[in-house]
Amino acid sequence: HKLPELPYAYNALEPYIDAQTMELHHGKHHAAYVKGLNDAEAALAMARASKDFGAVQLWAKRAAFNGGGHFLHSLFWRVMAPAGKGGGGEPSGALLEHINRDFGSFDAFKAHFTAAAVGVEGSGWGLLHYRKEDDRLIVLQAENQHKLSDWGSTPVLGIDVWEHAYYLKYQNKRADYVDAWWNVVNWGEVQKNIEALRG
Ligand code: MN3
Repeated sequence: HKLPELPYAYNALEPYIDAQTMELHHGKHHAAYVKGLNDAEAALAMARASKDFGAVQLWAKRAAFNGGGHFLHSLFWRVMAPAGKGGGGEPSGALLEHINRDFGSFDAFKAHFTAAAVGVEGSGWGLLHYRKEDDRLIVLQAENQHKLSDWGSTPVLGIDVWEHAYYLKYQNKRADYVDAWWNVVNWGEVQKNIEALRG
């Protein structure tokens, strides 16, 4: 696994997300999850080779935590874009219709998603998932990178609400960060994620 490049500069999401936070978040935090996932998979390969599965629970846990972190951060960078240059505003077309059908209105969806993101207990994520089985969009939370996961659906939009995602600029005011984040959501990318899952 490799750290993906950001699709924009570290300062591109200013003033909503500051460059220093982006640089640390991508270059240190996400990079650590990539390393953690590679280390866990290497350890599991060694366990298979040596037939010593004494630490399988430890490495499975680390693979889930770091794998969740790698997956969600890779999504997070892509579903953001500079405000006014692909980021912000409201969804349109098929995505707006889908949101209206499943949540009643964009405002109702936004209120639900905001409450989920702000209300995550401790470190985690606010997430919008697409569930192919019944073609529905659903709002979920994840604790850490992987707990509370739903197995039948896939994240198509997510906001990281770990303190490392906002503390330098917003300190303890997570709700202010979530409010600001809506200005950089890349709705076109969210629609593409749904289309890819629909096949
Ligand atoms: Mn993070």
